[in-house]
Amino acid sequence: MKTKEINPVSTEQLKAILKDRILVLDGAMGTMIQRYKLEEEDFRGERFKDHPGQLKGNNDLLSITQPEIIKEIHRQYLEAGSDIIETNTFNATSITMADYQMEDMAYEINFQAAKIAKEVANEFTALQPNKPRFVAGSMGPTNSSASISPDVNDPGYRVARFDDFVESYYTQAKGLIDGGADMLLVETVFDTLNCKAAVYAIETLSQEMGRQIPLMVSGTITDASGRTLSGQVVEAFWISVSHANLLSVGLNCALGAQQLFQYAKDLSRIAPVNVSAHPNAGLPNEFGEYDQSPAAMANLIGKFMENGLVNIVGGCCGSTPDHIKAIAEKVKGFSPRQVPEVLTLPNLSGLEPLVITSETNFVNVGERTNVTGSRRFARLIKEEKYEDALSVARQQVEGGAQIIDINMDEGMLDSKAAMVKFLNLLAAEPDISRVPVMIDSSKWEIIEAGLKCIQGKGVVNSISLKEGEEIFKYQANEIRKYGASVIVMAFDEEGQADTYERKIAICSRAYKILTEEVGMKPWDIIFDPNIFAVATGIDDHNNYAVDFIEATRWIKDNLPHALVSGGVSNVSFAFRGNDAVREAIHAVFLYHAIRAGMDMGIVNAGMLQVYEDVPKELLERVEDVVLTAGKTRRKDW
Ligand code: THG
Repeated sequence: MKTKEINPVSTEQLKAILKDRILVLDGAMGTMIQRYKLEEEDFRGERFKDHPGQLKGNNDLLSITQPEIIKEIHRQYLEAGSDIIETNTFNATSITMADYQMEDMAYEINFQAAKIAKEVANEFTALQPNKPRFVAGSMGPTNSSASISPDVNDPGYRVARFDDFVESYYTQAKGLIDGGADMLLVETVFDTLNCKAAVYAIETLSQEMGRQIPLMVSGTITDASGRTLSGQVVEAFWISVSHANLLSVGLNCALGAQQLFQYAKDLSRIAPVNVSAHPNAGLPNEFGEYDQSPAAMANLIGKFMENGLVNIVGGCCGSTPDHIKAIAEKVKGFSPRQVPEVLTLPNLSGLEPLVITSETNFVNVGERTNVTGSRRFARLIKEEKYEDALSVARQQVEGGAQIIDINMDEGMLDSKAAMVKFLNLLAAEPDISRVPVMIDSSKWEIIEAGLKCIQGKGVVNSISLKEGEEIFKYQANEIRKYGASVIVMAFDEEGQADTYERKIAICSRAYKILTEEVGMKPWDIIFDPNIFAVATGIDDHNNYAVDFIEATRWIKDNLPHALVSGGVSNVSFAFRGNDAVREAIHAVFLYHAIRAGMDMGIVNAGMLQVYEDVPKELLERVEDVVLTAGKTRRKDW
């Protein structure tokens, strides 16, 4: 007999169920395993009797050596009413399994864990077809942090880097999906960069399989600071993972339901996807045990439901089948949270969010952390005075920069190493890394290395059609997977656009490719129609500012949701050495460009002059220069 092909459940199908009712996750696995009082030989079984080192405590290995016990635990949660059970794989990445010299077992452990969970879930679905049971492949945070150094004396050091996490998570995800998991749950995210690596790996796997794997992400708020361990507030965390086509985003662990409530509320307000919460059974007592009763926990979670905050609920540390049973009973009285509309607003993040709305003024991007744009910064990097180089970034932020542009493109430098080192050091400076990062390089290799270092949602500066559509699309798709916005320069196979017509033609071509073929959100696209120096003595250059401003107006009118940015200090290059005039030119240029719709600009933050404050005589002269003395083809603003 031919085995029946079962189509895997899709994100859309799961979303449809979640519109109808709140789904219940299971509870803790560890505490349940403890009840069996297993000894070293139970963990080892026959197969691993000669494995070096201790194996007691390697709970995830039990899916292979004691599958009946794991199945029995799954059954208890399903009997309690769980709609979704989690595989016993929280620690089953090669990175964490290295603790037991079992990194090579990762795929098999995940495969077996998913297989047995799916078997038990199927038993229950068969008994009660109107309550289908699902398996979520549990993917924990690993024992390492991609953005925090374990050594206070060496804040740029990392035990494992982005690529290590991607590789490890890819193997885990593949094992889980091959074994039959319906969805993946990247949980207890204490460092968003780890999570972004997991998302990247899962997206790669999805693309290889030709279907979107349903994905849940759940962060963890460490304490009353309301931040993750790596320092992000809830909204910044959401923005950093929002590029993944998520089934749900949520919070779990670290706190009890009572302490988690406020943060679930924050997430619920902003996230246009389903929201999950699986808190601990209260806070641990003095013996490190969780003693919140099932009824108490269910009542607290009832408050989440009463306030319409959640679509998926369950338990983390300390929760048992009795807790889940009480929660599943509670769920019956409530309808699910209504998922809000997707906001079409540009958003970025560092440790804190940066959302660009109609109320946001022009966004300042600090230009000084650029080895070609600042002699001082270049010298500090070349002399490896990274402490002082960081203070340049700090000054930009203190001077009002809402994003910092970082550029290490210099022939005499190992630019890639400098980018990685600077970004890793920056991650340890919360007063700087609260703002998003703009990774500025003309080399893709450096951009990609930079993307692997930032936990927030940054901006790539830049890509273009310079080398044709294939490379452009490849790079754009990668940027989407890394979860960044992108600056697209008005540059194509023919060269850099220097007229109004060429600028708008290239930007509209790029927009079409990015939105229709790459699937990039239009509010993640930032066009740079090239700011060139005016008044250089060459007549052809005189209209450059006007052409930029007019191209900006056209882009804002014709390419919905896309933003416009530019390197403002370029415009005044002809006046190098005369900072008073340069600043006046910038003030005038920005005054008109912002009125035409320019959203952000790379500027010397802290030095910006206000248009109204430019002395009258200087203003008139500068206005003549910038607006081409009224001789321009379009001066109708
Ligand atoms: N578009 C995009 N990215 C860019 C640019 C752009 N990145 C680089 C550049 N242009 C924007 N950044 C700067 C930074 C500094 C200066 C100009 C642009 C500058 N610096 C002083 C100078 O050269 O006179 C340096 C003085 C000093 O050494 O302190 O003007 O257009 N997407």
